[in-house]
Amino acid sequence: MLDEKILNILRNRPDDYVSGEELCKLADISRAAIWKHIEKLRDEGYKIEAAPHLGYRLVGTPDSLIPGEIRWRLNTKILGKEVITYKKIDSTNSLAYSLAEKGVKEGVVILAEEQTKGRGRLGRQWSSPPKTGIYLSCILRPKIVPSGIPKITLLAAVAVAKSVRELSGLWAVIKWPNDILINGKKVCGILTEMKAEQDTVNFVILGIGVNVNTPLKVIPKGASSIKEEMARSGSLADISRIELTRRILENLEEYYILLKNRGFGPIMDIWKSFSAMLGSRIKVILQNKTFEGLAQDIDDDGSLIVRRDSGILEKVSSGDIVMIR
Ligand code: BT5
Repeated sequence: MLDEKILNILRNRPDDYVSGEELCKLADISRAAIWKHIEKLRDEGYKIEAAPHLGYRLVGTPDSLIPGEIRWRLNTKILGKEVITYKKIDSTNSLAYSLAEKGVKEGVVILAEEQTKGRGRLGRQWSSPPKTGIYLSCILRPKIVPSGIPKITLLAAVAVAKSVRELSGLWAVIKWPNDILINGKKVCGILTEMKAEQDTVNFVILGIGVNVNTPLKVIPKGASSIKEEMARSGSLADISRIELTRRILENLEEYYILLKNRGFGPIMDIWKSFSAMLGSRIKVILQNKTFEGLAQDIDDDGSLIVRRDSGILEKVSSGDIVMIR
């Protein structure tokens, strides 16, 4: 807490040195204690200049997933008010699930620098190499029926695609139901899990994995990262995972509140404008069958409506899609 207090004082004066004396007064601690905290912050990767007679100045922040860094200037009321981060964990979704079962409140966010058992849908794996991606899970307690869960996935897809566009300037699009693609390659996946009893949802765990500065060699073939796709368009900059996490949480919250207040209609309209596949020919792969058709629309509950060649409309509530060019 004291570290965060000192940081906030320095953050508020980005162009200025804050003298040791002033820092002591504002943080209400001794000179010796200030030095100890400054050293600790430096160990965490903060670059703090100490100039004789002038004081301290914050000149660089680390791109580590430090809770205080994410919460700093996070413009949300529910999501991320509490952020828990791990260097390494099996799966943020698994941990969030067990916390939610113990009654942890809505809006708590779990993040990890690396996952050893990152999960996709249907028992698939999610490659989660260290320090380059975002692996995030959010505990939500929406007042919806279990069949409304796909709406949460679509809402999250819109929030992530929008955030990626805002930060990278790249044309991120959504592939139903849970992929974000850039230049046709998957850079993000979403895993929505829930605990429900009959008609009530107890909680939802919204898991989001984004390849941010991830090199191609550590993710599956055909996938990509935001940084790799930016490099293809001539920009060699890294994307700040902290900033992207913040944007994702802010956009998620905006759409989550929109869903609560105005239902799914407005989100569906935005989803359609972000969709990579409506109107395209696709192959649908379900657990027991495969068929081709035209991706015609999204139903009110978030299902995909496919027009088969025979003219029959199929409603697909979960499955995999391959786009046919
Ligand atoms: C997903 O599943 O796309 C959902 C991924 C959700 C990951 C997040 S990370 C935080 C949270 N904690 C977790 O444990 N999970 C969530 P699905 O649609 O089933 O896609 C999985 C498939 O994507 C795999 O079978 C691979 O083909 C591919 N894949 C695996 N890792 C990838 C990566 N890093 N980038 C792109 N594609 C990947």
